[in-house]
Amino acid sequence: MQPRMWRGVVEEYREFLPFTDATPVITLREGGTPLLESRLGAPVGLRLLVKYEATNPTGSFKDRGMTVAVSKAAEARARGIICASTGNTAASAAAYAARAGLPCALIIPASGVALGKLVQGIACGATIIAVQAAFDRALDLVREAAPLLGLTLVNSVNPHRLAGQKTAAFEICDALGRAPQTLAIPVGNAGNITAYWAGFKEYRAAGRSKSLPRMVGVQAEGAAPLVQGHPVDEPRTVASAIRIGRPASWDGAMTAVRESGGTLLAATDEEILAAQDQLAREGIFVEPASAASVAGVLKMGRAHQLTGHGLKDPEVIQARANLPAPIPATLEAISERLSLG
Ligand code: AN7
Repeated sequence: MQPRMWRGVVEEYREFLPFTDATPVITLREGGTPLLESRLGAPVGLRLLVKYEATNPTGSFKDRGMTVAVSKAAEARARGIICASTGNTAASAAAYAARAGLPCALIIPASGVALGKLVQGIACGATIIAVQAAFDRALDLVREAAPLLGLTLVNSVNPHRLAGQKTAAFEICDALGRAPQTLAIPVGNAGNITAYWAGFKEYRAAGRSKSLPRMVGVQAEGAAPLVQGHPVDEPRTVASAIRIGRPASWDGAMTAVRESGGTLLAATDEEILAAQDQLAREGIFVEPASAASVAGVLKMGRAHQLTGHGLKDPEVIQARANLPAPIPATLEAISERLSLG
């Protein structure tokens, strides 16, 4: 048998990406994530598949775009990279910068980045700067700071990020042999929904899939500028990853929804946490932002996409868990606790 190892999204989809022989490939062999069947679809008459992006190297979909952005930064001999982040972009940037041997600066909101994401940046040696502001202001700052500091900006306003993130749409089409009927996706800064839609269109144009999905963007109710049609000054939601009031790819999201005949909707924090809980009860552990897409699907009665691992945001679960007191380390005590004896 021919040995076969997943090569990462750049080598798997090189013809769709801006790579030449002169571009170094900075990769952690991201992508190749599974589509998991969820039981939650049945009650609403749907076949619900979850694109489980948590199995990426840093635990979220951001790695797909980061491999391309950091490879291009290395090709351009960048001095280093910088980003603003609600957490997952930061974790991914730190890992790929470390892979490339480049310095990395992470500008994060002082409150609101989940611990599971922050530790990755620390571990990979990034310089972390917390600012007394929310994400939107942090993004404004890095857009200004990057050229002044001679650093490459790796937020999704960098087109290479979106180029890489398109590969998730390619993988879904490859796995199904066609595009799904509907793709529901959480929306924060709106880079991912923009990238997916570009990916589906590009794959169809290349003759690799025959149809296009309906794109459903789901925001958290307290951070739903696209649903409301205007920026939100103080976005509030338990889903810290999508606590964003002024999405940079606003137009991209609106185009995806309009061209695909899709829709935008908002899920409440209660609906988001309920969806997170229901998914975890079938072994699919995701963070609240990811669960927002399922909350939207269940709300709407329709198929689908998850973006970040549940381990990223342990506080959310911890807050709801009352761990019972420790018991003696005996078989009897365990049997009793489990009511088996
Ligand atoms: C798990 O990491 O914005 O609409 O700075 O972490 O493309 O922004 C994260 C966003 C969905 C929304 N799900 O994607 C960041 C950041 C998870 C996320 C989104 C994010 P976009």
